[in-house]
Amino acid sequence: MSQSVKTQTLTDQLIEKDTRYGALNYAPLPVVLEKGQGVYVWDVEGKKYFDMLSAYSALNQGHCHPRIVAAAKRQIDRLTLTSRAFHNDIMGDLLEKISALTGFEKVLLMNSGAEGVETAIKAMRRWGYTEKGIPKDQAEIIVCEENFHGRTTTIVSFSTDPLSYEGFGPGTPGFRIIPYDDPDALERAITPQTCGFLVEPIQGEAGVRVPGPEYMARVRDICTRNKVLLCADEIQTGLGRTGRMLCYEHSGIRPDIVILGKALSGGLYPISAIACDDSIMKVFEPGNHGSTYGGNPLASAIGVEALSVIVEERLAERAIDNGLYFLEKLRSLRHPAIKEIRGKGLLLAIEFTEPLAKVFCKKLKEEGLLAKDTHDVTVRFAPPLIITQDQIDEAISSIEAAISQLP
Ligand code: IF1
Repeated sequence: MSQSVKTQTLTDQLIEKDTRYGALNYAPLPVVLEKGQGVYVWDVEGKKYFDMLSAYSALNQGHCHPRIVAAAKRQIDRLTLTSRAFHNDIMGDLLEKISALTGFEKVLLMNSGAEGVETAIKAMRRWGYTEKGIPKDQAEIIVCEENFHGRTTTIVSFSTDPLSYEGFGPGTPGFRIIPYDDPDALERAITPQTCGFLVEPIQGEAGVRVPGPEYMARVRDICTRNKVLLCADEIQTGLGRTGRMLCYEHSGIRPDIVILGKALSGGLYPISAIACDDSIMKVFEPGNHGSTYGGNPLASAIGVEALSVIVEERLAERAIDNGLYFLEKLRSLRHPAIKEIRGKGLLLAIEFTEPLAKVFCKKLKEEGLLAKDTHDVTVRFAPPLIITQDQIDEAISSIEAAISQLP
């Protein structure tokens, strides 16, 4: 036994421990990370990589952003958790900041993205009963095919990906699924019981699916005419990623509810939120919703600084310029199996004509760049928004090298 341990690398040993004691609900690339700074991460063997996933856009500000880390350290020595049974002296700052940034009157803080989505679902349903007069327990929410909104039992009950829902039933009733990027389907699916439409402005997990330029404006109009709440899940697309603070700003619309998560913490801590006007938020009354950790002082301090960094370092603007630069460079790559290169801001993807995504990610890893495949044919490139053009050039060299090794 000791002999086999001796021949193992540190990486192998650590992966073996994860595999032995952990649930096997992921199949990660065989790399074990121990340090991160800005756009880079280092593995336990000392190898440096570009992070082109940014923890699915939770790291828009980059790894271990010094300002956000300092804010967390300051707060951790003062006060970390009060519960919402009492006020704390900093939650209000985060509420005020999110309200100013989104233009909505009210904010409700939770932790994970899925909890944010659940909160929005509860808000839409209760609004449907109290404001629209939908009969008890009849409220319907419309969602899109190939959506990704999280992993709770309710959320996976309206997933169209068998991997997400299979074996986890019975599902929660009250959801209707329509094709994405199809406003007419929305119009047809609405009934007098419809309280809301939950949609991603760009579908991330579906492989960075960017809808037509009129889509969000059309759905806004349809929802308004039918007294249906439009709820934008900006957990992945929000906070600068696509070149605007919120992705829906590209369409010049305002939804009724926006859900934020991921980069709201700059990758330090799970923080999520919904924002909407008081005409909707008033459905929450003392005792009917909550969370032990939601709005805690540590999260609030981190969230305030994470948002300040996005604004003051102009990360949304940088995502436009650097996104276009990156997109152009990606489009200059040549390989017969490249089908399409698409995206918005710094949420980019290469789609292949064949299932090459996994092997491509393995080659990228060897070339010092970490990226993630979706659906066998697509690889996402979503670096921290602080990436520079020199770093993009450097990344493109690795991507070029990996592409040239594809069959
Ligand atoms: C996993 C995908 C990304 C999200 C949107 C809500 C949530 C997410 C639009 C839930 C979370 C994650 C979670 C992660 C994989 C990942 C993902 F590939 F599955 F689709 F980002 F692209 N709405 N996205 O993207 O937020 O509860 O996780 O904080 O393996 O579940 P959460």
